[in-house]
Amino acid sequence: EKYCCTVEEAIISIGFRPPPCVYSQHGMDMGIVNAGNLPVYDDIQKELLQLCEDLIWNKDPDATEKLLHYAQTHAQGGKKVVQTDGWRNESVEERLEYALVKGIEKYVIEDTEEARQNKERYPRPLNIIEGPLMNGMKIVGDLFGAGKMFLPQVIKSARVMKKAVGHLIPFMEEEREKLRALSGSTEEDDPYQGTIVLATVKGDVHDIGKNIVGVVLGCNNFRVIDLGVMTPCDRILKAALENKADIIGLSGLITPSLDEMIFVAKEMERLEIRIPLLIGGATTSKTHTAVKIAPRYSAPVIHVLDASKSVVVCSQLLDESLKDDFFEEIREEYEDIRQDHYDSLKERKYLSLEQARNKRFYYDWKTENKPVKPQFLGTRVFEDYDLQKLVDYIDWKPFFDVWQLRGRYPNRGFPKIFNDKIVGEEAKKVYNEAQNLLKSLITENKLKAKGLIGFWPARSIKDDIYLYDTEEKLQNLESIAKFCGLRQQVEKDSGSTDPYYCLSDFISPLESGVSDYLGLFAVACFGVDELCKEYEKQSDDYSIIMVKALADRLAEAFAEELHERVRKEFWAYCKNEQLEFSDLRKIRYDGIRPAAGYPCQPDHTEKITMWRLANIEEATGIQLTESLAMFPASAVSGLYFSNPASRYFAVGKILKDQVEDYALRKNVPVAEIEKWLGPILGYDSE
Ligand code: B12
Repeated sequence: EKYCCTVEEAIISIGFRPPPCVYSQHGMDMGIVNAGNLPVYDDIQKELLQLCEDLIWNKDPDATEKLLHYAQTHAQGGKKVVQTDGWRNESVEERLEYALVKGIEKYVIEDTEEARQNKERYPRPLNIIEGPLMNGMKIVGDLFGAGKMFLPQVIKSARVMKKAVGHLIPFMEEEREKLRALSGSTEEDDPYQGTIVLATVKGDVHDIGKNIVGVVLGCNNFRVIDLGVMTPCDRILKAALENKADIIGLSGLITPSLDEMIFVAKEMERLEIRIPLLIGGATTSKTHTAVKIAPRYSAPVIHVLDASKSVVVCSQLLDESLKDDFFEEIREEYEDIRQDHYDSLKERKYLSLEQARNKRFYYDWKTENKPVKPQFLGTRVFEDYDLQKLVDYIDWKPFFDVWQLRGRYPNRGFPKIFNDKIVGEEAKKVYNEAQNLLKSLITENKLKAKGLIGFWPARSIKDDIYLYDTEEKLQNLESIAKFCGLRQQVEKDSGSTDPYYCLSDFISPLESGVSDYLGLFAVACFGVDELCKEYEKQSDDYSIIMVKALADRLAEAFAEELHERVRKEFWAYCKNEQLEFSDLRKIRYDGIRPAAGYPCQPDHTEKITMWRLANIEEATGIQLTESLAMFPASAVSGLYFSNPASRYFAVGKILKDQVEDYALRKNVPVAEIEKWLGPILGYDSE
């Protein structure tokens, strides 16, 4: 009988949103629900709840009539629903909880103050944090963990929490001073589940992911000490010791950060710091953590895939009854991963570098169309690029990835995500907010886009591309720069006729006598850090993440738009190209713009050559950090190839013969190349 759908239920299913909640609360085995619209049970308007329950439990013979009457008198008829502040009549505890769950900032200071005034119930400001505020955040944490709240909502809730705590801090300090004067005691109150020190490692500038993790952990009652970006190891360890941290969490976006993470692990071992180390960020992986980091440190080292997993991991690590078993399980799992990794290294077959070169990609330079000469040689700087021009070029899909909003097939992409039953509504909301912010950022000139492009005569010699100032200098072989390429070496399937690619294959070989050219670009969005400092003062993580996510989108849109202009106008090798925005995303144009760090050239040090050649730092202000991340963070750079046959590929793993050859060509020690190319080495370099 708990598996039926009567006429009445069918009616309420159509007419009202709350009933599915009522079904589930009363233990029905099955119900048809719109998961994207599940309200919190306690939020259902009391009268409606009563009517629904009477109907479902057949408590009142007039239940159907009453509910129909309710429907008629409460019909919204598609008109705008007037938001009422009815919740304001509840107790202060309920109001605080409501504000936290709904992310409403408007009254939070006055409600927190009202609670603080109630000395009988809350003798100390800390009691308000431990009581209603943490209760509210616990609900938020639980709903997020259960997939019933989305990341943007959680971050808005955290903003409310921070505002409330921010109001209480001066009173807590005052109290602490008084206590100190009275007893000399400096004992700190600690209402938290645990303390975690978070940092983006030295040389890396990205922090959206880390910030999200910080907020989510904060919502789950962890004290988060966020050291920001480009944090050297000694600062991380010092902060961990000073704050008696229970866990350290490291974040990194680009591969050189992986090495820095290994260094931190080694230092923790050397200094006998025995707290767990968490590893996260786009460039990290479970395999790298298991193979390269975990063996360096005898306490737990755990790779965490995303923010929601971080809560589960941290809670288990701090639970006295679980932590040993949890660590043991991780230890066993990582041992298996290491084993698999070393087995796969042995099993994988490679071509020698010479064999791979013999199977390179050949372009018929004699019969195919000759490469087009760019409209100018040398560089051109774009000082203050019109941001409005970039808006249409924004790819919104990664924006929703940041907010962890993923539509399900067939609603994965943008704008189809808005149709998704589960995330559609929230996606629309966050998108609308992004549009408003974007508009104001552009009209108020808060962000600035700067960039540079450049073109030079170029020829390939084996796996390298040489650049020349002029064609005359080329005749004398007086090159001004050399870009070194890496070639695929992993053996392809036996039946495959695919070549073993290297980027240099797409540029005419010196001996061909065919004139060819190479371009480069570097673009960035400036002003983000200044804006975020303002938001930080207001403890507004939501706006911080939003601005950074938008600036990243603009930087990428800038690269896209400029590439189109390069093809049509500056290099003009595709003057008549007519493509839709969706075609741009599918790379339906001729030529490529690979970036140093991407799979077809995983070596970040190639950026040093780019920066020197085009004087990028002086011309644009885009700097390189010691790990060769670009600063500001919202930046993209790369090379331009015009060859219609050029394509993206992944170099994959390479062998020592190539590393030695590459080191010679770059004139740096093999060990240094092995350091930069660590993640793609097909052998154990230690
Ligand atoms: C969007 C993006 C960009 C954006 C913005 C990046 C940003 N602000 O984070 C832009 C366009 C600016 C960009 C630029 C570049 N990028 Co990029 N980018 C990406 C992309 C597609 C998504 C990254 C992202 O933002 N994800 C969303 C955020 C929220 O996730 P997240 O950072 O991973 O964080 C989550 C988890 O990792 C975890 N987490 C993160 N930190 C921590 C910490 C702890 C303690 C824990 C527990 C968990 C945790 O929780 C977070 C939330 O769930 C990735 C590919 C990919 N799919 O990952 C490449 C990628 C990261 N980029 C890459 C590269 C190379 C670059 C460039 C160097 C390219 C270039 N030469 O121009 C530049 C570098 C920019 C710079 N300033 O130096 C490489 C990095 C690997 C490498 N080879 O170095 C990647 C992996 C692409 C690839 N396959 O090669 N990039």
